[in-house]
Amino acid sequence: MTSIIPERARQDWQALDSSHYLHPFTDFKELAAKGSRIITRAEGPYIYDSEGREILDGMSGLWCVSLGYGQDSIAHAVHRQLQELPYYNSFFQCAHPPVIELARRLAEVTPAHINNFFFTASGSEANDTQLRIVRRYWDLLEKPSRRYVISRKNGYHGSTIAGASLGGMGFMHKQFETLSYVSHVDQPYWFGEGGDLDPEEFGRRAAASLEQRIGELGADNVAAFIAEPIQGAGGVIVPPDSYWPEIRRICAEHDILIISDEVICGFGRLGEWFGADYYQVPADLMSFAKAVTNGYQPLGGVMVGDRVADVIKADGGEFAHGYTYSGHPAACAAALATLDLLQEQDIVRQVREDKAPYLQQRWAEMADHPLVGEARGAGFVAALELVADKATRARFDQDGSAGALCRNLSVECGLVMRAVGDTMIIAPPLTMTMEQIDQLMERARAALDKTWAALGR
Ligand code: PXG
Repeated sequence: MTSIIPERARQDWQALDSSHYLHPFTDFKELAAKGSRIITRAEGPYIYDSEGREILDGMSGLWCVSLGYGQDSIAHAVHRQLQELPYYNSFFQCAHPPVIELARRLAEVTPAHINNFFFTASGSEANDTQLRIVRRYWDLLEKPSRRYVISRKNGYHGSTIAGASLGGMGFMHKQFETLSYVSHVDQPYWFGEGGDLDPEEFGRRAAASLEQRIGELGADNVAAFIAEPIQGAGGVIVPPDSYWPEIRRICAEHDILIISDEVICGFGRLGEWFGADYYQVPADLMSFAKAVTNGYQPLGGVMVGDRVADVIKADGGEFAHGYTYSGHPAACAAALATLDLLQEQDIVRQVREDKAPYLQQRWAEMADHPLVGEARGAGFVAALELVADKATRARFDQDGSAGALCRNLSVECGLVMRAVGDTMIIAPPLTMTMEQIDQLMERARAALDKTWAALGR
């Protein structure tokens, strides 16, 4: 099977693309001038573009194709489900087998205190649902003043109004009005913001900014704290070990719900089923999406811990929330087939015991490169900080230009590596072989060398 599209046809696709298709998070004018890269085929951890280039997908699509491409069992499960029952909703007291089965199967892999699941079609909708659930919870407990949800600067929780308000992305906040009851505290980004502090001390200070904000708002006005176990889109920010235990203590002391946004960290990415398992955070609620279907179908949702489920399932009446595609049968079938693969092939354990230690060891070697100020990671996510001066951690002049350059050169070297400013990040498929991990390292290093040369160093 070829991925190649002849030159003329490719140009036609690119022209049509810029005439009619509004891409997400894109400068439309810039893209129209340049023309998009058209991806036509994918297999295992590789994608192939219309020029026939093989590119190792170091980002698992958009952090979602965690088991790689070409997983026929998922495709077949979706096909079978579409033939049998392509759609039915679970409004008006209906249900169907795949959604019931999926809820049961998720209860097997989530922490013991999480046994109820609300389904959506995306991570953004999952986080909208979080806001609705925590509000409902505190209202039913007759504590309606608990309205504020605290999140973090440079967190990412989606792009609906609620998701983007919860997120702490300044460049997004400039383009809409954020929700008034969301408040942002510091992120535990030691390399970027830790200065001379030792990382553990910095981690405690970042956590203390939550405690301080709770004090300012009044604990009786705070409903929940939401965070990603490791920030993904913000640049694979791995918190110092001191951070999560402090957050856990603070939330317990002030009786504040913890929402763990597992959209990236969930389903084995860190070598545990969930990021909350990895950091031993007793999350009351978890958001999920992406890898739950290996990216084969849009599905997300909220995993509801017993503390909250017991309240909203008791006598309070109707929970007035839901989506047409909540529990879509084909998406649930894709998730069930994905869970089958994860469990039958024992993928989470393999990541924890073999593959992630190897990936992280090889990635850490990159720290010797003259461009790299820090190499960090956990499980199957990792980051490199590009710096002009290793000793002072000084960035290049125009923040983001070195990163963008390295990202483009990385594709030339046959690797999708993403740039967040001058932070290069990867989240490759968990199913990569050791040889493919070696190949990723070779290509990443080649990209660094080319970037170094292009910067005239
Ligand atoms: N939470 C987290 C932690 C995410 O990473 C969402 C929620 C929203 O999910 P949906 O399915 O609504 O997109 C995300 C999504 C990037 C990038 O550039 C990351 C995401 C989405 C798009 C781009 O890294 N994460």
